[in-house]
Amino acid sequence: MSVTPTPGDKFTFGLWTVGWPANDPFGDPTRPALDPVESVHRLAELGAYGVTFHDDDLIPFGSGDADRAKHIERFKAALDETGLKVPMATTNLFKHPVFKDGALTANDREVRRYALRKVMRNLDLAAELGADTYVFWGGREGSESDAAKDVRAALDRYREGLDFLADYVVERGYNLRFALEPKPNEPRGDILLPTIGHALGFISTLEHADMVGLNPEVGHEQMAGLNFAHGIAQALWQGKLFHIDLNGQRGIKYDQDLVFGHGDLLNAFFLVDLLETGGYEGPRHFDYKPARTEDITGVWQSAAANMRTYLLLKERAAAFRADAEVQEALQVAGVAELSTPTLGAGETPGDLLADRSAFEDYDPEIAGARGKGFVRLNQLAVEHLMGAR
Ligand code: GLT
Ligand code: MN
Ligand code: MN
Repeated sequence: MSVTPTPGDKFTFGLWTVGWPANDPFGDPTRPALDPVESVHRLAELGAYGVTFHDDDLIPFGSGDADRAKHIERFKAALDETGLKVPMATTNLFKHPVFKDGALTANDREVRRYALRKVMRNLDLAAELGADTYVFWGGREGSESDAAKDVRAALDRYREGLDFLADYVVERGYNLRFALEPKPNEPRGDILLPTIGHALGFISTLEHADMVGLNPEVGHEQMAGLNFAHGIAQALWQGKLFHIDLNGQRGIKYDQDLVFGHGDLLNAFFLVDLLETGGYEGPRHFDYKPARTEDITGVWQSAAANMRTYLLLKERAAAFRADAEVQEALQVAGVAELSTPTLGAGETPGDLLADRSAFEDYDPEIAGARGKGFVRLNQLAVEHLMGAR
């Protein structure tokens, strides 16, 4: 197995990731802005498959039509030269002050109508560039004050907006699906659809629920103290893992957007194991921020680090699965038995009541005293991760 990235690995990066000039709420940028055309060339050289973008990453906010066309033209030329794809695009509905109280769920109706138009314009461009996924990260959809936001009305407006935009995609015949990206907080004090679970519940109420899934981000679930690999497993189980944002996060704190694996490495190991064996075929998209301490050399080193870490984890996870001792430990732990249905085919409540072995003759004390061997299994995973086996 090679740990040198190639387009076949389907690694993608947001223009806003490597292009982040490293300004934060406390300090000025530490790096110059990057030309998207340069990012395309550098990412292609590093072995990436594609790039993703917000409308404003490519076309500065407020550009006139002629400038807009020029920016798109240059970008397209770079894509043609490098062969890089654009599998996903999204809208910046959070940077301009107009969106300070949200976009699709702003209290101000005019802001909501403006947001819809901004999304529609970029949906046209996304379709033109061949994207098949359109992300909605509602960073400003939320509040700092419970008095200031009627959450039920906000969810009505969120649904109205997404239903309308899905209708637009269908009417235009675009090959696009929507992927909602949950986040618990930051920049709003509390963001609507804060976790994978909230978003899945919301999606089931949409008119075009079939064309709406998720774009979960490692750090966002971990900011809420949740197990990311579990969340991804449920998203896969519900057929809703449309896209994924890979990065690193160390516990419940501000959104760190570290390099993939530079946070909870063991959870990243199980995540890669799941993605590689669980039927996910979409891009492996890195949504990280090159640390503010890095210069431009560090930016490209960190971009390469995301891909290399993913491939190393993929290699370790495959070795873990192939190890005979792991297979035996999995057997002892009864992991495969969970795939056996609890009831026999066609078994009725009456049948179960008649089965004395299930209750009257069953000894819960014996079962309760039996060790499971889960810790041994976990240690084997840790040792594979460390390269000790
Ligand atoms: C923003 C956010 C990310 C989202 C991006 C998509 S923008 O950088 O922090 O998590 O994925 O809008
Ligand atoms: Mn993030
Ligand atoms: Mn993200």
